[in-house]
Amino acid sequence: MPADKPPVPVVRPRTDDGQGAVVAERKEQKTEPPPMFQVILLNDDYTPMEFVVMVLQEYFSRDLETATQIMLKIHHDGRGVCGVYSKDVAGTKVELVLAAARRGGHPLQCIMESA
Ligand code: TYC
Repeated sequence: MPADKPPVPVVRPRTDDGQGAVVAERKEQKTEPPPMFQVILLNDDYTPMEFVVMVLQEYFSRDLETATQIMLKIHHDGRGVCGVYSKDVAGTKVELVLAAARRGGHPLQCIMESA
C-alpha cells in the first residue's frame, strides 16, 4: 500500500497582518477508509457440507479447520460471514461462489451486506 498522501499546501492570501504579506497554510487532507462488505453464506438443506467447506477454502482462503468451523456455524445458525472485503472484491466473490454452486447443481446462496 502506498503511504498516505502528504498534506497539500493551500495558499490563501492574508492581508490582515497589516503588512500585506501572503501566508501559505497547510490544510489536512482527510481520506475516509473505503466502505467494507461482509460476504455471507446462507444455510440450506441440500448443499453438501463438503462443498461448502471447499468453497470456504477456495474462495475465502480458509484452512480446512477454519472452513469446517464456519460451515458448521452456518449449518446451525442459518448464516455465517466468510470474509469482509471492499465492495468490488465482495461482489466478485459472491458471483464466483454462485457460479460454482450452479455448476455443481447446488442451491447454495451467497450475499453481501454492508459491514
Ligand atoms: N445444511 C447443509 C447440510 O446439512 C450444509 C450447509 C452448510 C449448506 C452451510 C449450506 O451455507 C451452507 N447438507
